[in-house]
Amino acid sequence: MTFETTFPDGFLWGAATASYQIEGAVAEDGRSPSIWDTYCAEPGKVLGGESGEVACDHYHRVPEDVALMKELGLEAYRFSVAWPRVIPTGTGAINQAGIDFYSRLVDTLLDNGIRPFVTLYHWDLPQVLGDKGGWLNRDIKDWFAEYTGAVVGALGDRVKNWTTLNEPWCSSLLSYSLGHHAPGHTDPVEGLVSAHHLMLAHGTAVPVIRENCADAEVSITLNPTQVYGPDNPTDADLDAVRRADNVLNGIFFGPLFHGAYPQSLLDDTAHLTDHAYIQDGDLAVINAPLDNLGVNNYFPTRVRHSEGAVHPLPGGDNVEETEPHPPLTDMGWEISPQGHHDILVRSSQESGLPIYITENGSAWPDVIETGPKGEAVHDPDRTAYLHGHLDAAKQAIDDGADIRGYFAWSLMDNFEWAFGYSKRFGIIHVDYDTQKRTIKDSGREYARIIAAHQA
Ligand code: IFM
Repeated sequence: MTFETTFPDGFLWGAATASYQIEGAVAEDGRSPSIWDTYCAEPGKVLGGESGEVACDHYHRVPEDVALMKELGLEAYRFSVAWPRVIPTGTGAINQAGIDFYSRLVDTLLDNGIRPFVTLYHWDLPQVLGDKGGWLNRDIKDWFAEYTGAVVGALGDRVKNWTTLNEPWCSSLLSYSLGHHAPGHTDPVEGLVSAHHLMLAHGTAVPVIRENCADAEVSITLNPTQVYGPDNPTDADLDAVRRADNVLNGIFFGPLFHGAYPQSLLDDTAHLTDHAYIQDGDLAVINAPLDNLGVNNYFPTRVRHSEGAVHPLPGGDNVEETEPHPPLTDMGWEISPQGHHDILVRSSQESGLPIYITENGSAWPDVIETGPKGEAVHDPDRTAYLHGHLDAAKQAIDDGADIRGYFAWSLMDNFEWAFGYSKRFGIIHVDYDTQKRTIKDSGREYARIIAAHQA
């Protein structure tokens, strides 16, 4: 498999993880439980009853893990901070031990020439705040701003790249309307309300980041998805595409970049809510200027019109999701470099901002093999996915999208939320019994591509 595509000078090559998915040490050094610790303990919520209790034990293995990043030639590492480590009571006293962990991580990265990209919230909300309603409670904008000040105040002298939220679609609609993530609610209106409060918290935190870090590059990471209808769509199919696009993409693109929700989203959900959660002045807060946009994308979405279909997402009346087109990854996700290209171009046009692809990758049922040169994971499917999506990203650049970098998801196999440890996304294999790390063939190929750009 040869890959010759070249990216512009300065294009940044990285890999990403998230706190709850890799750290483990959930009860160490003062960390309090998060909503994910609670959710994992509920029978039937996570495959095999697994949790992030130990995960990749990254909390105790920072030097080893950063050494692997260095071996791969990574130029940047995207990780998230666990709010329950930093402010275990949600608001109030800062836990110095929690700050110290991230401070050591940042120093180790910088010592190795790796640029830290820090995400403030990747879903591990302190349970104490979950008990107060979590993202349904409007006060969370102030709780999040306080937490942001604590983290950026401590690390902003060394970290310049700040992302407020990871994939607010998942921490709102997937969590409060579809019930697949913590806290597992299934209420269409709660999805809308939590999405609004997430964006309000984001907008409230942006100036806090700038106050605490003069040369900050401030961002939010969304997970937009290109929505396709059937071939030769009817007008009704096109309406289904519009509805799906509103609740998957427009619900964030609108407030963040255009200062307004799509009117048709408000109209399509008017029978569910009077939208009183959107208060005067909110949209101006949410529309705070950003320096770049993070895009996480893995697959497109396919829908069609189906008379009478009741979709659990708000505004999804008469919308039916259709089967993904093969080939599929181990997640059952459609492999579509075209979809990746199209949503990158769209995200660029909607935001008018430089873009980092802050996550992209694929899960496969990897097998570790022992050969003459030691252990290895031969994962040609992951490498092919990487090549196809990098080519698509380059095509998006050629088509006008200002894409500044790519972060492979994930640096290492980890806790894949409701799927537990059953899905492996890493370019590094993790043996969960021994915590041994092994760079997969795809990781070696990623390292080769990076080195070719550095030559
Ligand atoms: O593992 C997740 C990550 O936490 C957020 N983006 C998608 C990944 C794969 O599902």
